[in-house]
Amino acid sequence: MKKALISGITGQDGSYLAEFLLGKGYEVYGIIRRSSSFNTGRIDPIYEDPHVPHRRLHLVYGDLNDASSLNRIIRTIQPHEIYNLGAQSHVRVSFDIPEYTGEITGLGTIRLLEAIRESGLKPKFYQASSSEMFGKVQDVPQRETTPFYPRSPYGAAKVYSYWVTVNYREAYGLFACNGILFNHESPRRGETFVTRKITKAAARIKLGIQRDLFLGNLDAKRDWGFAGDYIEAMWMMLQVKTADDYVIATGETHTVKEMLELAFDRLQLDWKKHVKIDHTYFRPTEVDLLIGDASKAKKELGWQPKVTFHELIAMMVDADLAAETEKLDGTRKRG
Ligand code: NAP
Ligand code: F7E
Repeated sequence: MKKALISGITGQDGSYLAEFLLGKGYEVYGIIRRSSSFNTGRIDPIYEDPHVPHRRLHLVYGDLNDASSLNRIIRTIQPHEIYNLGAQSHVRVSFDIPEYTGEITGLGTIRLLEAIRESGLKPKFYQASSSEMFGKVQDVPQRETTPFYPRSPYGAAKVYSYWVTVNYREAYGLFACNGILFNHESPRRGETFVTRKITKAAARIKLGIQRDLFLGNLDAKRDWGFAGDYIEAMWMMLQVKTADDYVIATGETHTVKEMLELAFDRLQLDWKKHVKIDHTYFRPTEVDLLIGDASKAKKELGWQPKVTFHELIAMMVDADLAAETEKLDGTRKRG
């Protein structure tokens, strides 16, 4: 049976990828961090779903900041595939904790690569690279050959991780791939990223439990896809004959304002009555426009996004409305 190891299994992508790999018959190992409160909310349903083979899911304690834990995990599990999804992944926050972001999002990757090298094993390796590496874009649309120009400590740390992944492929013959993924969202998206912040607020405003929504720059443009489609591309990259780097994107771009309008429209709300601009959410340097060209992945991997932008936002709004309604009903029953 194939064994996959996922760093960042408790995050949005890690939870979708774990489900996907379990469905393909893998034995899945996930690295989790010690936390003072539960942080496994996204993967708990795997244990609760009677149709999901949860006995093939194993969680092990470790940290991208702790090389000895990574060495031990790789030596004892001996995975066939490793997906490095763990990161301090918030761009705005990376300006507040730049050193920590470099430590985890940048150096964490080389710790994992070194643990692989020292083990003498040859697992296939996936690195979660990001469209944030393109930053101040040098090409429209952005593709694999577009030069990087990161605009945040997060983007710069991802550029470092991108290049060490390429270097370990070239220096040691490791099957190592970079998936350069553009923004991807879902009902499991972290609540401080803009799409989820908006869909959750729209649901709460509709239910009368929130009045205002404080946002930053509404003019930024992003190429937003569905996380469930994007994790499939990660797996596909590790199934081809030769390791390579691929852009994964929809090829469509929308402003934050368009996304906001769509989400509020779905609940018959006028966003202008609720949204207030708060400068604390602006970044010292912004990424103004992202739009990706995924034609290489389409041609070589046979990958295609399935969920459209409109379907994605509808899915997120509906999920947040259902979740907030359930919470409200629970509060009323208890009260
Ligand atoms: P996410 O929801 O923020 O999840 C990040 C994961 O990393 C969590 O499981 C988190 O664990 C873990 N983590 C954080 N610090 C760690 C550490 N020191 N050691 C080990 N694990 C640590 O991110 P995501 O949206 O799923 O994204 C997955 C990966 O793809 C990230 O590397 C992200 O930078 C990258 N990426 C994301 C997008 C996107 O649009 N979503 C696009 C391109 C690239 P806790 O639960 O304990 O915090
Ligand atoms: O911001 C603007 C903000 O935080 C999107 C990460 O997954 O994707 C993500 O990074 C845009 C930016 O995502 C608010 O200024 C306005 O222009 O949702 P976001 P991001 O920075 O694009 C990339 C590909 C990754 O790799 C990252 O890990 O929305 N914006 N007002 C706001 N953003 C936030 N978070 N909050 C606001 O209130």
